[in-house]
Amino acid sequence: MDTLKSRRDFLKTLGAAGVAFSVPVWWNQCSSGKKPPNIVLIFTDDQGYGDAGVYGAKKFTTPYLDRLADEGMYFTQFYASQAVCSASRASLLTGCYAERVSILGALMPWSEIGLNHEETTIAEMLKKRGYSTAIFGKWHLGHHKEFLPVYHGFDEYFGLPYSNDMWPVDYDGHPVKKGHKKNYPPLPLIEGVKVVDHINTLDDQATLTTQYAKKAVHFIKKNQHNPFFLYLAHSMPHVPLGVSDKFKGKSEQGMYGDVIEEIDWSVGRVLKTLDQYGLSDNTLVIYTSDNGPWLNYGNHAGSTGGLREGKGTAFEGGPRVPAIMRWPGHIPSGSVCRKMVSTIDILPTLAAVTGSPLPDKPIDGVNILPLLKGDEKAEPRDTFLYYYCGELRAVRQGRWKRVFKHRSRSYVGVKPGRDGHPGPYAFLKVQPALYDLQSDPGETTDVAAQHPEIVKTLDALAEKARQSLGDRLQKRTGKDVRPPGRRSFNRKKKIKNVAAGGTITLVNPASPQYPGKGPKTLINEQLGSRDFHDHQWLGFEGTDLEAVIDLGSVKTVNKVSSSFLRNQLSWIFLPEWVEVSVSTEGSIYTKMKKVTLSQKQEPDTIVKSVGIEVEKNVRYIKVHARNRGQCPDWHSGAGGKAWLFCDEILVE
Ligand SMILES: [Ca+2]
Ligand SMILES: [Ca+2]
Repeated sequence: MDTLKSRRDFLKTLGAAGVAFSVPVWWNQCSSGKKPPNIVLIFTDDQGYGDAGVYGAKKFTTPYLDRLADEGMYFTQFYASQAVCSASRASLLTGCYAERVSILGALMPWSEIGLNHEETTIAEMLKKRGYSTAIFGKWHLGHHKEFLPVYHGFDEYFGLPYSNDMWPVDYDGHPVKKGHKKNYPPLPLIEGVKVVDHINTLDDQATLTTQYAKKAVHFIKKNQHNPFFLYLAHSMPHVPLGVSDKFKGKSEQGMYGDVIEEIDWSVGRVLKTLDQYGLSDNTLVIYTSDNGPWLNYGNHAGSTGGLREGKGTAFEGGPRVPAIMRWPGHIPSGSVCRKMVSTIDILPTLAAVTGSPLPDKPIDGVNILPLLKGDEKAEPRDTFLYYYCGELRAVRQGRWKRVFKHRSRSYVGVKPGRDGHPGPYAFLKVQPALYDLQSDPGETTDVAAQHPEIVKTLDALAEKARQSLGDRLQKRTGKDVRPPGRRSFNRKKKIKNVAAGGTITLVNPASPQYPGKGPKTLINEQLGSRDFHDHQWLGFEGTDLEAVIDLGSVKTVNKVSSSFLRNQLSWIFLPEWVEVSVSTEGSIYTKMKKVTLSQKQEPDTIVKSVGIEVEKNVRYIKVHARNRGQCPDWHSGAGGKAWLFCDEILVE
């Protein structure tokens, strides 16, 4: 069954005609003076499927989440697009699998990418419809200025640019003295595009939930007379946990329970404010989490409510999350949705709810409005792809989940940590399997042998997905994958290289991890970005770059300039030295000047062009760049192989 295609066709139809011609019924009501519905999207970090009263939470209570469910609908088969922060958030805001928009894993404070400006976020979609938009909380789709929320459709931003554990502070709350965490810069709190404060201590962490809640309340009040989109993306309950005094020690569970109770309180503040200004009836409130619990943190992690494994895996405990939605008069109160739904469906659903056109580029989400309205027969989503960091680890269709062979983090058989300290992961060699999630939600029994036809159908579904979105497990790239936003160096876009028409051979091949587009990448008149994964760079792991360029005929060459990347946090160093030699017939070479480069510790990412004068008529050019071999003593990778990266050898 051609699910991906049919889904896209469905969306295309919706984009082209559905929204334009068939305006939802309520919209006509709106045009008689009522403003379009406000959207409040509350997104927590690492809250497990079992971590709300209505989902069976024990030892802490969530009266406001339970009220939200009482007055609306909660979902039992709701999936974050994948069980890790940045990927999950990219999906939520774009309606796409993270692989489609190339935001994988969790971006780090030294990441050089962000969400591409070519993508359309929910905020951009709703801004076009006249909404005021704000995000309070965690962004994690690029921390560099040009990728911040205010450049992705949000009028206002206050919060952390990435996870609250990306800071130079140890698990005990003291500044780190050694190791990798020393590389983290102080954790900035940003307003708009300005750093207004830093989160330096566990006490600072304890202020976050209340700070975000206050901003949210203020924003609702300020926008009571116009439609608004409020994205409240709590940093909690991601470790290190922080809870304000008013909730400290309140729950029976301990710190994690206290944190959830404070988040619940913040939901209460939002609901109360909506009531206060008479906005509740005209506001769709959505509450969900970015992924399941980080179980190796023991009593500082949540619960999957019995689902297998947790965050960072493709077992159900990873992506399946609690989800509650309330929209009085539209969503039947006290209802439960047991159909499959994902965070990627939120954007197209909000498009339908607000009468907004869908983004121009293809997306993966589907409109679940019929489910919200309680249509028992509706089944807008019948498949789900369990991607994790580019690996297609499983697919689901209906009740069946097909798991593919992969290596996975596991929390089984290892002792979890306590009180903010992590325990170790176990690693699991996962074998192919078929699970019946209806009868076996805990994924305990492989029934592939009993259902060969279903295995075949799901394998075909996976194959379609691989063609479209790729699969790192099979080293496949997808034809529909779009690039992330990449930061560039301030270099000329178009360059002219005398060597472009010639040939190039390498004495040592580039690493299979970073082959660029072959050796020719070095003379293709195209330059790399700050993101060394952009296929414009050749990477050499511990080995030298030795290239021989044949210009095809004897030409006048004035200068040979090779450009190298320095990104020491990623173990990429400038060469020790660069040497150029030239020849007219290819056997006797004349050495030109040899340039030696500084090997100092430098935190910033730069590109260094090493120009060597030639001023001769030559046909062959040899460039030899010496890899420093090993990471130096001061580096966190001391003794490990150093990388050398080059994107162009410019012959002028
Ligand atoms: Ca998370
Ligand atoms: Ca190039």
